Amino acid sequence: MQLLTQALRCKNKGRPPVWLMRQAGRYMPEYRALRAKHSFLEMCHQPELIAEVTQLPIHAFGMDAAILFSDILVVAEALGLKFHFEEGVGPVIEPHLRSSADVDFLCPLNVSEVLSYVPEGIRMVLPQLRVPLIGFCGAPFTVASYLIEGRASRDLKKTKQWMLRDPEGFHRLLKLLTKISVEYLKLQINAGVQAVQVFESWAHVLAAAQFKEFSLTYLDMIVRELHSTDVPVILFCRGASSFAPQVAKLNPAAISLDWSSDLESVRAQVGPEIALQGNLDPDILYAEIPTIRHEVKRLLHAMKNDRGYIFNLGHGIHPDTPLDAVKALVECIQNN
Ligand code: 1CP
Repeated sequence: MQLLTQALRCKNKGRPPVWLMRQAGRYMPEYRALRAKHSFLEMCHQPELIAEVTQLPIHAFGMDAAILFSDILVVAEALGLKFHFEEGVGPVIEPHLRSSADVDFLCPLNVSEVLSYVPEGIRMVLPQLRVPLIGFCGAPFTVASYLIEGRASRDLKKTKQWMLRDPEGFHRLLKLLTKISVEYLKLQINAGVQAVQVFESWAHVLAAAQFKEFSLTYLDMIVRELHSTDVPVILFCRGASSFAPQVAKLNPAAISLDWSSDLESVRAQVGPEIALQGNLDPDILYAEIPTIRHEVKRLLHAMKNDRGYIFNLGHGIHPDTPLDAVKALVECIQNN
């Protein structure tokens, strides 16, 4: 059995598995070469390119798991909205949602038809992979924030204004996104992914009570809906490490933590049954190689003999991360 699969069940007696959030992306020259020829959307839409990019980091660095190349925003297409990537701006959604009246006018489409390129990509890459494949989606609050802001935003002001002024309409949007996300994850699971991760990348803008009401409620629904599939669910709530005990109550297979938490303390809080993933500060990959090795070993030492530990970064790898740093990190874990 593979290391990731074992660790997700808290049964890994070997070294911890390692993979990196955003490992299939811009820091790799092979990715940039493909992007010079195709738009980001083309890359998300073409099963051959999904399969190729998913494998790039495995071939280059030998991580113990692959994450599907796609984006959390492809689900916008299942709502009849358009999304594209603008150089220097990031993802752009058109038209963006302005109020709950817009939610009532959305015409949700058939997820398995509109997003069929994703399971096609999964089926294409699986026979070529010797490590488990992780599928993913964005959490409803995080996806809602992109649909409302229309593009990357620093403070999610429009989203929070809507949430606070019209909580009922906001819940309607979150419910709709939860339904679509569950269908979308099941589509990936049916195509063969061995685990799924849900990214609540904007949890840090929510106050504790808001996190409970607008994030946890829907993460709970997703975990429950996927329970019968037996595929492990990893929950990542950026900036919400202090809520790890509440997240643990949802009973996901694993919690992915950002670098603000101390993994040993979280382990003591959540007990031995939930796998923990993380949590190296991605900026450490800018340091000299000996410093990187030192920091990696520190984490390995803290989680020594933990059967449910998965090495990862506390958030996505930066696009300007040196390749030698990634190589040193993976080697340090695999040869320790
Ligand atoms: O080529 C390019 O310039 C596009 C860059 C790019 C890439 C490589 C984007 C646009 N998305 C991706 C791939 C991607 N996105 C993956 C692939 C698998 C992997 O390697 O991990 C995944 C899992 C995502 C998930 C994603 N997209 C998240 C959640 C994870 C996180 O980092 O918090 C979010 C918030 C997005 C939105 C998004 N898409 C792209 C960008 C640059 C962003 C962030 C925009 C912002 O800053 O708000």
